[in-house]
Amino acid sequence: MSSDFLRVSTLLIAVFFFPSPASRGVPQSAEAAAAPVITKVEPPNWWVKLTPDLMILLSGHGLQATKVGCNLPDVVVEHTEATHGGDYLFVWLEFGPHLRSGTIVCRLTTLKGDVSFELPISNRVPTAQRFHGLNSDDVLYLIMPDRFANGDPTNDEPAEFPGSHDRSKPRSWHGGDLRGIREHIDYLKELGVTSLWLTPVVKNGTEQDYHGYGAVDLYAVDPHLGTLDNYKELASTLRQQHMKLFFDAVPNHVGPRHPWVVKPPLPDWFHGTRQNHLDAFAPVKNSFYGKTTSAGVSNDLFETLADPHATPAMRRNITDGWFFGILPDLNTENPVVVKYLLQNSIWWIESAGLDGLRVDTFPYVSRAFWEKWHTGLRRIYPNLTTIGEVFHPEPIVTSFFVGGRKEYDGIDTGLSTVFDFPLYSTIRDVLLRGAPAGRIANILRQDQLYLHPNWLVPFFANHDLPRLSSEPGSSPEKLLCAYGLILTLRGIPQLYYGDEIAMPGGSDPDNRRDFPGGWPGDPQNAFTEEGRTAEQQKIFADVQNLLQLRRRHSALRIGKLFDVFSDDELYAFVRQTGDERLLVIFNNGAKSRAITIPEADTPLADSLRTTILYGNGTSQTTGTEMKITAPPQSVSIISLD
Ligand SMILES: [Ca+2]
Ligand SMILES: [Ca+2]
Repeated sequence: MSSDFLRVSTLLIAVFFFPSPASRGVPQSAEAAAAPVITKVEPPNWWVKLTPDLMILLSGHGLQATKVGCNLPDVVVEHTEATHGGDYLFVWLEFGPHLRSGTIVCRLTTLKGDVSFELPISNRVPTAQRFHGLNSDDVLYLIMPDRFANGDPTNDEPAEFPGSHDRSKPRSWHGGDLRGIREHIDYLKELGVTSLWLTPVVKNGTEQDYHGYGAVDLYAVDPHLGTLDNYKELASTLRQQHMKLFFDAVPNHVGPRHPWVVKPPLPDWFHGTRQNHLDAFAPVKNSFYGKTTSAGVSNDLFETLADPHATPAMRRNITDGWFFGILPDLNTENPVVVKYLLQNSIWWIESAGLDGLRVDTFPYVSRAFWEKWHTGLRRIYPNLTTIGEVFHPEPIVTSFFVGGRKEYDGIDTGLSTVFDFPLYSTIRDVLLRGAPAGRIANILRQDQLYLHPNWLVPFFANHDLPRLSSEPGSSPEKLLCAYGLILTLRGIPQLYYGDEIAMPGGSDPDNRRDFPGGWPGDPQNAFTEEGRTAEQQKIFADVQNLLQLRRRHSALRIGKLFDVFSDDELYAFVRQTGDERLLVIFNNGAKSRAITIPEADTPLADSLRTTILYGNGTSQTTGTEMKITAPPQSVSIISLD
């Protein structure tokens, strides 16, 4: 760190008792112009017995403290560091064993006067019903809060963001919010999902940051979406309904308008500066690995991160560059940044009792950071589930980022699992682009690369991909095939809001249209059966049916998966537990198929009776062979007894 920081001597163990905390953030010196001022305290509050220490980042000015002390004997100021000419002060606190709930009041003494700040400390809410993580019984449902339902029209255009709200513009804020989601939990339960992943709810900075990925304050809910209390209410209502909540964590970057960008808390707070930085586009071309550029693949070349023979130069842009060349890339190699980001994640998890985190742009952050971050999280939340976004079509690349074991670099990222991007791209290739159905078996055979393939998160859509319904060559039948596959193959599936009513939409932002009925006065209300068109209701009812079958039949959740048939058009597999065998048949062809599978040495053997649970396929055993028929473009589920 640079030498112009004022480093205050360590272990300033001063104990103060202040008569009133009312002067928080207000300079107490007569020399008001030069007196210290605190404008922000991060984190704004904490909990008893959660961590042994805490790093506070104060923002303001004139914060070159000569002394910092707090009013409780169990709070020790370990050391402090003023930066950026006194615009920031880091205060490292250590907590003693007898710390109780209450408000810590700390006073800064500077040459220009004194100022104090408060840090409320609460007891933790009992943890039994919190921080469970996902398991195979769960189905995750992705919502972009601005686009789902408007529960509070008064927050549509907060005073500090004039002109930000316009439903006619696809990149403006539309008014959806946290209360809107809470008011539609019944709909989600009726559909049959168990867990919600919301795109980031943190405060964003521009008129077009409705998506949440341009943070300007990592300790606040965006006012368009509501308040922190609204977020906690949503979490608590979900918990009462035995549902779970996932936070979208983005340790890689903040928004271009974050105050840090012009005034970083440390000179190396970011990788580079606004004026001088790398961009995140990989300098290596597909041809480096002998690949031709395939249509529809837009990811960066994460191969270099997983390649033991790659040079640092081949990786640097991905981990240290600014995403899209514009999103300020946090210096996740700096231990102070690591501490800030870890505490920030703990704060959200603890505030709302979260079950997990979806982790954005996972490969763009160094693996060493992930190891430290996960180690810190798991110390408190051993069962928390983290799901990484590794946008890549090859399991040899995606599996490299999953934790649970050290890779060739000696690092265990600690990540619970990843979204199954290889399966996503395969399902779309098969359904829409004429790829052989056998490609599905080809992806699944590579499950050997994962320690826990049953924790993978299969999906066919999210907020970054064109709606499947609007892709060339799509149809309602193909949409149902996609649902049929991801709800019966191994893993914990993730659905995208609105696909259950076949919502249309092309590329971003068209794939983020408002859910019909989420706004007062909408001409249609697809949250109710009466409000749905016949076509929407057909899809909804089938998805609901699939989700009910999944809940009722443990084989669909935890059964061992056996491939029993695969060719260009047809893929059939069995999910088997000690109690049941379910045969799933997927026909991608335009015509009905009839095939015969020898039963010997397969889980089809010795079944006396077959029962159709879903779809219109049939199967009949001769004693030695299973005769199967499958209608065109369909998924069928058949129980073998
Ligand atoms: Ca609203
Ligand atoms: Ca990065």
